[in-house]
Amino acid sequence: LILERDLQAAIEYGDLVLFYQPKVDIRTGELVGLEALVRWKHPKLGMVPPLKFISIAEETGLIVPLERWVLRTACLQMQQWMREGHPPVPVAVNLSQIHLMQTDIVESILSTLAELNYDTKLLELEVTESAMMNNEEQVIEILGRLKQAGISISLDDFGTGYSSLSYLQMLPIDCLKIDRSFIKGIATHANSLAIVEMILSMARQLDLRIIAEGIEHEEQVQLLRGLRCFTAQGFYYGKPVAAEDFYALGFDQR
Ligand code: G
Ligand code: G
Ligand code: NA
Ligand code: MN
Repeated sequence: LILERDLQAAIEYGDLVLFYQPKVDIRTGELVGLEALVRWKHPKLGMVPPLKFISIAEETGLIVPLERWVLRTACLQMQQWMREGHPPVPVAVNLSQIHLMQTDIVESILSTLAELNYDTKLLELEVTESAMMNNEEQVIEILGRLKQAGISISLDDFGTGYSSLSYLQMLPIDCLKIDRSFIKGIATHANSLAIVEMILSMARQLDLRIIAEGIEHEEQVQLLRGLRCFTAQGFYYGKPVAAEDFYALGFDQR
């Protein structure tokens, strides 16, 4: 059982850790970005996955300090990698709806980046489709200001919510992340393939970038290539790993 006070202590005393998963150009195998994913190094329970504590964090409001820590830590890590000679690529962090709706969210993010002297072009925010469905006007305004500052915005788990085309068109977003539930069956289920094709054509109409999530097999890569979807993320290219293990995955060929 995870308790609020344990989570609070974990945030304060540095028991959280970020794992990183590559985003790859399937044509070249080149690294085009990374997603930061939080874990809790629990003294008794071991490595606790986010599914076990994000909802508690959201219910208690601890998601705000948690994700502030995630943002700062991910940016510092990217700066560290660049100092070590690794290529500058955007790092993505997930933004919960609760955090997104904080009145000072834009100032909070921009002041953190300014304080770190971090290039806004190297930050991507992943917001789920469902998080964008409420308070539509406010979401459009917030994301617009972040995008204006140079930060890119991705619509996470795309296809699992119910965004209407007209709403999508109004959202200041850069990229759709096709949910892995559709990619899972792309090589075996005609319905999944049809949905992915539809999402791709929609993204092209709206001039959005696209990334396929949850790639696990070569077959899926070949299919996506055929559909001219060239950016992917998934266990096939690399599971989320600790920062110190990331470049051991082999993403250094430049
Ligand atoms: O890494 P893993 O597959 O266990 O992540 C499970 C879920 O936790 C994913 O949906 C992922 O988006 C979410 N998650 C990971 N880190 C964060 C975070 O910092 N904030 C939020 N809101 N969700 C996160
Ligand atoms: O919801 P979000 O897209 O942020 O979730 C990211 C999570 O998805 C990561 O925590 C990661 O563990 C998981 N994930 C990433 N790639 C794959 C994959 O190829 N297969 C499966 N089953 N999960 C994946
Ligand atoms: Na995500
Ligand atoms: Mn996702």
